[in-house]
Amino acid sequence: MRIGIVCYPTYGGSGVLATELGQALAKRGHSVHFVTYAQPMRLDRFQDNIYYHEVETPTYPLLEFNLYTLALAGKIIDVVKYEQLDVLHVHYAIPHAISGYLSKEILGPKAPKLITTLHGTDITLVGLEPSFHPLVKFSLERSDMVTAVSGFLQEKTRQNFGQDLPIRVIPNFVDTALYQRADCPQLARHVKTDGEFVLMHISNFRPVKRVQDCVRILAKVRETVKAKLVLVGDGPERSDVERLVRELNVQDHVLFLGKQSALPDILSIADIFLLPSQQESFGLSALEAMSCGVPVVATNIGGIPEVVEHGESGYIAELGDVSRMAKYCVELLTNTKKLNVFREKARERAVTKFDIDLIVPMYEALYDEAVSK
Ligand code: GMT
Repeated sequence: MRIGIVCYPTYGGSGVLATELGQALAKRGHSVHFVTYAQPMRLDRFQDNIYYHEVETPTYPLLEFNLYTLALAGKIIDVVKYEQLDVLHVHYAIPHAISGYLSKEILGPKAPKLITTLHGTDITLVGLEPSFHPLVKFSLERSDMVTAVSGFLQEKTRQNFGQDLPIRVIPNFVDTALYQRADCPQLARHVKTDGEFVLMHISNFRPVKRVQDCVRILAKVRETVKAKLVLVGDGPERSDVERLVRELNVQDHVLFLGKQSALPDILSIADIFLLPSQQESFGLSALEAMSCGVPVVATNIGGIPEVVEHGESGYIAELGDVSRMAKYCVELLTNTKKLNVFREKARERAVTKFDIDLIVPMYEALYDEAVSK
């Protein structure tokens, strides 16, 4: 099949998932065409069957605001004409589903089937902006198929955009062969300078991630066990987090690694993954951690309980309850037997429920169904 993929190319779950889906589809023999404004972050090496089409947004003194939505629609039309796409799969509704719809209308009968995958804040936050809401609703109604990454997001979309919308749930996935615990003695020596336990958090440091709670959890955990917090990623909250680290006097126990690409290695030195988010439609970073055998301590928010089973592969607490999250960490770190059982369960859940080879065929079946409609 000839598949177009539109996504954000940046450091974020929807772009990561879209890129890995494209790479997996290419391996399975499909031609995959990425259409976006920059090379997707994880599309970092040559792979057969993968093509990248960059969207350039024209500028002109009168055009004070960037017209990416229109430029993207124009580029999609171009790619469809020359590459004869069967399906166009857009990830994150804003503005991708709208550009997809526009291109579909202009292309007429030659248009590929439009599949929209909803990832989170396109529905729960940005899509609720009064000026965007009617556009998102319309583009969902006009997509040939709509998927959501969790049951939570399916329900939220129906509540906010129409109870009758036919939305399928196709959960996010992880390549469990790639994301597995590896021996990284050098990295471990560099990080665990005092043989301490490692709490880890990976995100784009946006306010919804509540990275500050990770620092507060570390400070509480350190009242009982020796632990270090490793923070991976970067974003708008970074300076504020650094300030809090100094305020709580834990600067010797927090390591900022910035944006990293070798995540399986880095996750391999973690004992617990922290995800204290305020919003999370799925929590792909938690799943990647689980695949590396790292139990997760997270909030009871959005789609997280569909990924992390409380008391099995991790623990779930109420939003902002840092004392409880710290207590859960201490419970695991002071009981090696329990920690090992949780590690095994975390890995097992990733392998049996969310492995790439279980989920990618669901998208293939969806494309087949859309094309034969
Ligand atoms: O919706 C967002 O905030 C952006 C998006 C991203 O690109 O990072 O994150 C969402 O999509 C991920 C992949 O499906 C999910 O794992 C994240 O839970 C989700 N983020 C939120 O819902 C806040």
